[in-house]
Amino acid sequence: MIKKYVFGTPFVTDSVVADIPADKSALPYFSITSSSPLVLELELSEEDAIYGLGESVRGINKRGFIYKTYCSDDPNHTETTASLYGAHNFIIIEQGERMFGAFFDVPSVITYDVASTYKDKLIITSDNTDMNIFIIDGSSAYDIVRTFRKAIGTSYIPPMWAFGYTQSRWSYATADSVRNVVKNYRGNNIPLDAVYMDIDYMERYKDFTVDSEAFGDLSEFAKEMKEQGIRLVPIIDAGVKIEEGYNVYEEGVKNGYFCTDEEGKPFEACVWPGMTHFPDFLNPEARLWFGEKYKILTDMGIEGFWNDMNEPAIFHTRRGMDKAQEKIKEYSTGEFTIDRLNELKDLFGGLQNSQEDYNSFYHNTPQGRFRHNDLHNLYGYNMTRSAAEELEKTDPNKRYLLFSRASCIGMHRYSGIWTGDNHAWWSHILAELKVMPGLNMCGFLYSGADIGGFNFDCSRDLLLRWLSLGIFTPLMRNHAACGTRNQECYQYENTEDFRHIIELRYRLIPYLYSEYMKAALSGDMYFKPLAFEYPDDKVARHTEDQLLIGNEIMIAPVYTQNAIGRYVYLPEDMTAVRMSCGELTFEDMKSGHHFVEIPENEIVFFIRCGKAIPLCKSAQNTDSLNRDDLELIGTGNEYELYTDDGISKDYNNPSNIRTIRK
Ligand code: MIG
Repeated sequence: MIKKYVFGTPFVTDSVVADIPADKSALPYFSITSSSPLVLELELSEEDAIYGLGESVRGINKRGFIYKTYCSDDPNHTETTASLYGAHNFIIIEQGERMFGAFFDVPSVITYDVASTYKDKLIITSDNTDMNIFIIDGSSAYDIVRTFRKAIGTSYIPPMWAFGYTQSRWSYATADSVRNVVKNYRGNNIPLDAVYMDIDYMERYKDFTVDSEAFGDLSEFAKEMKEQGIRLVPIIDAGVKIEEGYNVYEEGVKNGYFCTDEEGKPFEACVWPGMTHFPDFLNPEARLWFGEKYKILTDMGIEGFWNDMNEPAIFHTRRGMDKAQEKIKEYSTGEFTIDRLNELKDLFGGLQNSQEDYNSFYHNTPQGRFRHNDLHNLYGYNMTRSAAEELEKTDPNKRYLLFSRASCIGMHRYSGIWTGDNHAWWSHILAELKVMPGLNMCGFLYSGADIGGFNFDCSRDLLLRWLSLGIFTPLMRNHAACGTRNQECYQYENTEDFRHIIELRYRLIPYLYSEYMKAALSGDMYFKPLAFEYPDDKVARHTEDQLLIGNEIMIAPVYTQNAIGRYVYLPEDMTAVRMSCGELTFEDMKSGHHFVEIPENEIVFFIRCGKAIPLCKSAQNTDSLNRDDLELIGTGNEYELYTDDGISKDYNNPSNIRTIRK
């Protein structure tokens, strides 16, 4: 049961697709303690839990911090980072015996004080008082999620090749450097499905151009790669370079497709290409126009994209820079004290993604002209929607890989997300594990973190351990920042250790893909917290470093350095599956606490009692997997397999589901 309560005149975000009439009765559960700003409060007791909030830091149970939902380009993902790239305003509240969900449909920032200031209170604050609030009742967390997901529409479904292992780096700047990556993966027999092209493939960072000196004819190169079973996935940035003669810039200016400043002139901000304009993705015509540009690349044989810098990220604007330079001039005489140094540091640091800038440009929408900050969280969502709507037109029956950095609920129908610029830190393996269920609650199923960590150098043991979580995430991508050490698997000794782990991923694809498709088509979760599956088991409820993947398996990856294994809690009897040197062995284990030894080149995961999962043989890429040659493992006798051609959109064909038996 889902009900909608309307406050003021909300902006139509298209986050919810179901037609839900406004309920005229008072908002249930919450007390409204202020109407401007809008402040909602809820009493909690110690055992009550709050779940959700999608891409955010800290635990699966969100208690104990003040979160903000404001799409932010912040590469410091620490315990005290209030907002990350996505703004996902859905929570599930477990309050004593009752459980309900709440979705705050508003495109600007909201603050959630989740039992942080007061241990017994959830306080939600929004300066924007025009908002739809949806309240969802249900018998369980899963039930609430299903009802919510039905209202927001089916999650994005990628092509099956997007479940393969993929390699990225900022940047493989020439065709030869990509060839070299492929040669090394193939040469070491490590499966690989795609290589990403980061910003340097473009001509001076101009969207929809290709540096032909470095890549030659991209159509030819894409074809060459495809022959080796590799797809190329280029990045697209939000900002359009200001450059005379550049068609995207010229068309955008001519047609008024860019965001405007106070005076109505195209707004200027500096990002990778230098000074840019931001396409006004909230203007449907501009969205259509920008989307059509993706065809330039699909016509060259490109089948996937990643959209970046679409919070939108801003390095600086002329306004900010002028102000900072004034200060430097002022301080060029007199004593240069530490206070002055700190002031300048803050001033220059604050040029990036500044609130003053976000408040100084405008969108021209069918609902009127709006200040950017009032619609901020819709920007990346609508950039990605523009791409997805075009791809749908380009080939209506073909799936494309598409994922974005910034997001908002609603975008989950169009693409996946990756979790942005993490670090080569052990704690970021655990952070990834904990963020995934919340993303699923909010509709984002196709996701994954940069394996090995984006910032800083990745050590061999970190990469191995990170892969042992990564083999279960739908998006499995190794990515690293410029300036960091080379992080491809073959850069480390004993490459066979990496090969064995990635081969296990490919063996699991029939299972992972089935579970993904079932979750997408029925509004279920792919990553499930133990608390949702075993709500009456107190220990399970509080175990946040293990997850269920689909309906059959549980994972408990190692996320600390120099560990020989870890403690694992089994809420029920399970079969431990151990991959060692490419061989699988099985051990039936009783429910309860165990210390499980897991050397860094081995993988252990668990199959639940009475259940079975299919495995195929590994192959060099997903297209060459033999998905008919399946072996069932586990104590169960059958498994419901979802299988299709992995590329067309005939998802609901009943012949896609079949029961396979031992
Ligand atoms: O300011 O394109 O999160 O994955 O490699 C950095 C370069 C811009 C940020 C993305 C990252 C990508 C990088 N981009």
